[in-house]
Amino acid sequence: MTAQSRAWAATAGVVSVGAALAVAELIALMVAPQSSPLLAVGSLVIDLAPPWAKDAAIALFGTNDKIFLLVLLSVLLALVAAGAGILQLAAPPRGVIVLGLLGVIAAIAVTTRAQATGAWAIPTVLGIAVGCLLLHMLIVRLRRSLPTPNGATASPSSPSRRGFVALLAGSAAAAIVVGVGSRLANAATITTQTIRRAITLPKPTTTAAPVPAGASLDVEGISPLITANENFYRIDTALQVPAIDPETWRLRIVGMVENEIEIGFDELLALPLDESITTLMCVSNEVGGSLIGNALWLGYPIRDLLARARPLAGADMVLSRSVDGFTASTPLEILQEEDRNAIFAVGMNGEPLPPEHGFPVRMVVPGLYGYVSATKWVMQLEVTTFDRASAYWTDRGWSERGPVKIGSRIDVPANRASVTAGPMAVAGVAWAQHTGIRGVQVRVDGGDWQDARLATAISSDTWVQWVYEWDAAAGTHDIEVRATDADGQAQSGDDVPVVPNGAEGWHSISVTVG
Ligand SMILES: Nc1nc2c(c(=O)[nH]1)N[C@H]1C(S)=C(S)[C@@H](COP(=O)(O)O)O[C@H]1N2
Ligand SMILES: [Mo]
Repeated sequence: MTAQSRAWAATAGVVSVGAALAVAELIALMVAPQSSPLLAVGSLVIDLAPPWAKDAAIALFGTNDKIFLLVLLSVLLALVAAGAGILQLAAPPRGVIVLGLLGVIAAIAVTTRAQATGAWAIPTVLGIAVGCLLLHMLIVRLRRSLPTPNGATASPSSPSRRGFVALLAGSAAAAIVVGVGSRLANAATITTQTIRRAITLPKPTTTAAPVPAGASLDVEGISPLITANENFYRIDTALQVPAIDPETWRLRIVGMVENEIEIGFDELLALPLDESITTLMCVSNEVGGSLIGNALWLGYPIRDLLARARPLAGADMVLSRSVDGFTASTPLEILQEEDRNAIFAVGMNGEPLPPEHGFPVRMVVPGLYGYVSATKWVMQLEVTTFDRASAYWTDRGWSERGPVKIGSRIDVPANRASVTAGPMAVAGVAWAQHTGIRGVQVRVDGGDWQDARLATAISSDTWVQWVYEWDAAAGTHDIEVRATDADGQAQSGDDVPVVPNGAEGWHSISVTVG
């Protein structure tokens, strides 16, 4: 083995490990930013380092001790990687085995971090798999370009040597772009999480009216009246959750206004904030679907900021824009209504908005589907007209306006459940945001509609629970539900698809009674 081929093999090892790290950082964006193997190994070293080593590092490098550690780790890793490359050339598959061992160490480091789950190993495992494959492919190509036993040498411009160099350079470039980009994005996400945890929301000036006694039915399996943040459905076009620093976040109201407005996060928090409970729903929710949730929001009325901006006559729409470019078109007059809790929300169920639900600020408008109202990571309101501007989903075939349609869902029993004969609860939720629900009815096997018992609604802006006491007889049965809103409008049973402005139809389940 010549010194030159050893140098190539060592480079192949370093590039392979670099590619492994890049893939791991990329996957960590999707799994959890803290599942990055480089950071996890670094943290493990910090935890395991004897006190004298920590003291020495701090004495030498002061507050740069963490950077020193990462540099040291990277140099060590590069040396091992170079060794693995040489080993793979000299005695395959030993180099690949060394990479595999590195992966095992990193996976242990990642999964033993505080709060880690088994899934945190995924970035490391996939990264190392790519690294091993790449090392194998590189060394095969390198070997083909080396002198053969009969003395024929592939020249530097031979096809096999070019194949090796092309793969080496290509994967090195890809690893740098993907790795650095993903690492920065992961770091930004971790920073946002730290900032978010440090925020204490102000007390509301107007608290939500207490939830009425009897709003929650005691039925096992029914949707909880308030949806916990971690169970709240998530719908957006963001490949990666935007990482926004509230310090630099600004909200601007522009367009057809007398007075353009700009406000920062601290200024927003200093305004009198209201609490309200509002049910949010996606236009893509199928009949019986789960893209609906009910939360306690804390926020500032949108109408009050709009009033300060003084919209010009002729304006009829507000185009809200998020930092990631998503837009929603909301009728101006709905946002200006005195009796509608259309808010810039900063809190969700008692904590700052979770990043995936719009941190630091999102809109919530009772009675409209999310796609025309609930802009997360909101940064701009443009007062305009429906003639002049259109929003993200309108440009893709959905209606420019999206009032929520009346709906109802059976939560228990589950579709296709097997239940025992006798009295049992059929129960679920019904909604007609900003109008309210007057009644819910259930029918079995196409028989007469029977009134279900309604729980006490929190308000017309929230869903309401219902229950029907059913005396189940043996056999297979179909159960359907329909709701009637406070204006007396009954839910239509026509099968209407979700496109372009929301599904219609009665939710129906089938159960087997034994
Ligand atoms: N920035 C941004 N905001 C958005 C969306 C989006 O894609 N990007 N989707 C909207 C849609 S379609 C819905 S239904 C709600 C969902 O809000 P959630 O994810 O908090 O439940 O957010 C709305 N706000
Ligand atoms: Mo949606």
